[in-house]
Amino acid sequence: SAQKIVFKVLVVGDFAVGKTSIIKRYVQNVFNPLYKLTIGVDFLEKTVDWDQQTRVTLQLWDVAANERFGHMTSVYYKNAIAAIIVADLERPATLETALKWKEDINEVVSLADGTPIPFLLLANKVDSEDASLDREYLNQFTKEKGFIQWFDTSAKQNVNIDKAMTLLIQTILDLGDKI
Ligand code: G3D
Repeated sequence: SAQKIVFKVLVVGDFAVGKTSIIKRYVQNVFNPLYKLTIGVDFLEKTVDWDQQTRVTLQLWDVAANERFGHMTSVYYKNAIAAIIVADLERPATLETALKWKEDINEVVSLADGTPIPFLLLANKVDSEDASLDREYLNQFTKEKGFIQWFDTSAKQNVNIDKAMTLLIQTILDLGDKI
């Protein structure tokens, strides 16, 4: 029978970059801006039959949704194995906030051997006419700041979300003994 593994993944980033929308798109395949914000629980999860031996459940934790609880975020970071940091292509400043989240998480969680967990960067709202996408800059940023990869995404039009999640799962599985 298949090996079942659960991976806790943090989804963080500035307010309104699209964290909740990305999670809902991936898990429920919906985009519903009319129903504001709250997922209402700590996380949503999706199970993927990765291969014949491996069934993976991704627990996607919408950390900012819990900011109202004050300084509780470090509790939410516990046992995370990877993080998705979301930036908004309509607001370049959200890329700088992404780095703050990365540092914040690195202070609390790491892999079994003490090295940082993998970070994936999603540059969201690529569908928007106000989006400004500088691929060369993002390539450089990703490399310099130690993200495993970046994707331009749209939760609205379902662009690259599955692709990004698949790369994330592959990356986590490749960690092997470090988990
Ligand atoms: P958050 O969870 O990071 O705070 P949300 O962000 O998922 O609540 O999204 C914030 C706003 O961005 C919402 O708009 C949402 O519809 C919009 N949004 C999220 N993803 C995308 C996207 O891929 N493309 C576009 N164009 N908009 C997106 P409102 O207007 O409801 O505040």
